[in-house]
Amino acid sequence: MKIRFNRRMFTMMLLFSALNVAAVLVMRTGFHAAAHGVEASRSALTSSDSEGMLFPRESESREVRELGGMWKFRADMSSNRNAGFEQQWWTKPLEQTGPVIDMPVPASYNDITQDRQLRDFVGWAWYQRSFYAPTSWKNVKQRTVLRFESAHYNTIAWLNSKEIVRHDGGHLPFEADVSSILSYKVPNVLTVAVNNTLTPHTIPPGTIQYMDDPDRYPPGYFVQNLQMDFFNYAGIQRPVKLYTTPSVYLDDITISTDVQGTTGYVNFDCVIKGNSSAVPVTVELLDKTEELVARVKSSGKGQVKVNDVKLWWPFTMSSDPAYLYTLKVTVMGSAGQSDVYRLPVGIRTVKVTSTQFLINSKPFYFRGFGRHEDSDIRGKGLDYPLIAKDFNLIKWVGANSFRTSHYPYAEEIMDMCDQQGIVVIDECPAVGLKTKENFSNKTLAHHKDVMTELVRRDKNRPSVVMWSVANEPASQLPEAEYYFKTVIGHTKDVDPSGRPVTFVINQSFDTDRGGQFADVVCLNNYYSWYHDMGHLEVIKYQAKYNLEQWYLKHHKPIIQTEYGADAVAGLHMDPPMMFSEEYQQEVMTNYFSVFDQFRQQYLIGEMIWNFADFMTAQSTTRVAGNKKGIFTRQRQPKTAAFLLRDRYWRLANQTGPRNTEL
Ligand code: BDP
Repeated sequence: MKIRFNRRMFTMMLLFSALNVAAVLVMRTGFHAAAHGVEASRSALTSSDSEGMLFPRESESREVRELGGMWKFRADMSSNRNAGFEQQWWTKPLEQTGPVIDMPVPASYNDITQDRQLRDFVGWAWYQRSFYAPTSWKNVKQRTVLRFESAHYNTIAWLNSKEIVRHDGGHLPFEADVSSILSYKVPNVLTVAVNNTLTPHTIPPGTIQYMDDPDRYPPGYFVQNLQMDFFNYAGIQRPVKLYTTPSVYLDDITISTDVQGTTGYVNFDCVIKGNSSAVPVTVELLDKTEELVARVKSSGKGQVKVNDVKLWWPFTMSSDPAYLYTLKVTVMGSAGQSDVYRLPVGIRTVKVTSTQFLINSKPFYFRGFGRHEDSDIRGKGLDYPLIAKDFNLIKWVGANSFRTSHYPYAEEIMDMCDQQGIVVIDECPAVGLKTKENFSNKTLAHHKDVMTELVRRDKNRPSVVMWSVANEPASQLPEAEYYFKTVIGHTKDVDPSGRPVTFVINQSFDTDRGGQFADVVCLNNYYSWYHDMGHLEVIKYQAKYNLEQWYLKHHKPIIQTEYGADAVAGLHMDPPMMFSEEYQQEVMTNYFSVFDQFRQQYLIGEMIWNFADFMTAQSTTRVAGNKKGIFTRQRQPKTAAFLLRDRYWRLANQTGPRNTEL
């Protein structure tokens, strides 16, 4: 996607960087973060880096309770977007502050009403609900944690009028120990403020542009400019959960796996909290039928050996793909109270050579998609029927992989990948780093934090085989060289299992400065779409030349991470014209012929853009959103879906046993 910056926008971006706007929409009234103390206690309250943030899973020692449903909601439409802080909305029932509406959680708030202002709202949106805590939780030997699976973009939460957590960035979880704040026998009131403003230093970045001309715009008029091609859906988009653990508990576990012959190894490293002295830990590995495979007692670090190991294989590479063991960790607390956590574990290896991507020492060819978390009404809100449908469609097409373009997906989706053998390139939200300012030290520091959070969340997942630190940055800029060296190096440092790291490039092979640091070269291009429009005949030449040049430059395997064309479902034109279903198919067929030339060489995968149509900001190039899906936004197949299905299953049958009757 091309974004053009004019001088005024640039001035605004500078203004924004001068003020500390990470958490707040800055207005010309002089209002900024410090004005209501948002910045004041940041380090004390930000969800701690040292916490493990294990996905809440029920066990005999842990309860999980979701706070989903209808919450009270109010967008702060005041001109400086600051009324909520000035009037301290977290100290009273939200309905006493002004008009409220019912808002489902989880969901994006944008498409829930008929209100255009709310759909396009920029600033603080306020949520509130109450809940009772069971008195059984009032126990000194246990803790209760409140967890947000994600809220977009900046969040501050108060429980019973006391600030408990704040977090920068959407798409990743954050949490707070609320044991000492919970009330019993009376309702607990949870208030959450979420701000979707994107600035040059947020990830993804954006800018706020003021329209000064009083003859053409109302006073104080501003717009949020995006540097990405998807709608900036906002709100509490993933579940909010309360969960309990004993006071001595497993805070984190890091595993890595290895295979030698028919023996598998699971290395584990546990972090135990709540006790000053060492606590015994029992680690048991159970197979799919709950049979004990191995038991190890340790102080938290060790290895489990698995004879006749059943490997975790991607979908279609084995007749029993996605084999998961369970690593049952029991932490012996005081007074006989133990904490039990069960981690699904897939044993597999990943290796990259100069021409191949090996999973369990076998060449893996990515047959996949770029995707979005996106659907009608709920926007980016987590939705189980949609997740189930999408995985059925992914397998129906015969795909074996996707990239979490352009941000981390919900853990419920990642669980499905682990369970179904769908391989993931796990991407962080750094989409659209386009300007020098986007490569500043401030952004770099935040970007490193985001990668730390992403790796911490997904490090144990067998489906995740590679990290992507960015999508289509301006990697031709001199600043990009140090920037990508640093972010990629940092990602390798924080992932002890040594997964490959990449970023997705749309710059030319002769100008890009970042590809040298990537383990795999990931390329996006849109031949006969954004240029040479309508000229399908050039694809074969341009795609071939591009692949050859990139390989010559780096001698690394290449994935075509994006290619495609918009098609309005039901629009037919023969001979094909842009936006017709026939044109989309022709683009694909032409790319396929090039992929087939390089598949046996160094091309290790193809991922069409996109799995399904998705919403974007409004523009003359978008017909109510991006239409490059092979499925519509409602998940109905375009003709292209059948074409892709035919190809992906043909490729699947060349590389491994077909394991599903379809
Ligand atoms: C690429 C971007 C993707 C866009 C796509 C497009 O990575 O986010 O949606 O182009 O323009 O540049 O369709």
